[in-house]
Amino acid sequence: MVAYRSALVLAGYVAWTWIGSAAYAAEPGAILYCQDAMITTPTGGCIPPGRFQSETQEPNGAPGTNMDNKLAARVADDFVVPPGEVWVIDAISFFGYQRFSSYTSSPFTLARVIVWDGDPSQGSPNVLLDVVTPLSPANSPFSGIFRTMYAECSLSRPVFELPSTISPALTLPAGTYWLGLAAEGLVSGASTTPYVTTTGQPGTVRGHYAVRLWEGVWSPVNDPKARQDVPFCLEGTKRSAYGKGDLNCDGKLNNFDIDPFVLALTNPTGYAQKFPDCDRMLADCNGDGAVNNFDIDPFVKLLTKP
Ligand SMILES: [Ca+2]
Ligand SMILES: [Ca+2]
Ligand SMILES: [Ca+2]
Repeated sequence: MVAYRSALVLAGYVAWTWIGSAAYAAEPGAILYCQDAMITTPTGGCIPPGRFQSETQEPNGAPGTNMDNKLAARVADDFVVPPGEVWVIDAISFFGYQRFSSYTSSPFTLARVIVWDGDPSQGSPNVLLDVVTPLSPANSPFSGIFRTMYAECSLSRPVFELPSTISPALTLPAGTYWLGLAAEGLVSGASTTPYVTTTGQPGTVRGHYAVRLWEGVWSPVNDPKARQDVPFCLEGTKRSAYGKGDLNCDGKLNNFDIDPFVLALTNPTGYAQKFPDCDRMLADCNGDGAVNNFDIDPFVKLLTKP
């Protein structure tokens, strides 16, 4: 289920953190990962009331990078599924503009998302997902953000949200992955992604910097003054890679889980310190959403079942 973020952009610039997830905590479709910080200037200047400006930061010289599918261009950026977690991704969103389009109606006609199990600019990682989604003004809303150069007043780069539903969902175990992005729109060859941007930073990079495919050659996404990341969000559900009762997260359920179970029950902080890659909720053996003494009997049953 794709949850549009545009209304949230308009609702709360203040809550917009750089990874963005805090702003979305209340959404029904859980945000697995989000790097969509772009707003540098709340409403003001030449930007219409209630809209926002995403201004390149000095000394940068480019507002974005071409990612047009018709030119076989791609951008790709990394994300990490942490140890002990499994992510089931059912929606992916990214952002784009076609210069001089109207902000009242999206020019985008297609979104393409690719997931690799490694850096596509290094060797040949496996393609785990390659999904093309038709877009229209109805399903690619204006984000509320205008991308501009530093100290430029311009409405020529309205940024749209480009969502894809992933069905069947993509299930990923712990590891580092790369998300490839491309789009098409009414103006052939003009689809561009803005960069993740935070005030005062010439480059805002999380993990590895983004890479781009242009005329068949991969290279870093440079401003060219500083390396850049590109904005995107992943939605879905996450679960533990381990089974109920496997409190030491070794993939087995046995007596070595007894002490960790007791620790999870009696000392959540101590448990988190001793097993940072595990999930204390694995102790919720009766499945009622809480970890407490009512889980002891079900835990013993799990442990002793033939
Ligand atoms: Ca990155
Ligand atoms: Ca175990
Ligand atoms: Ca319980």
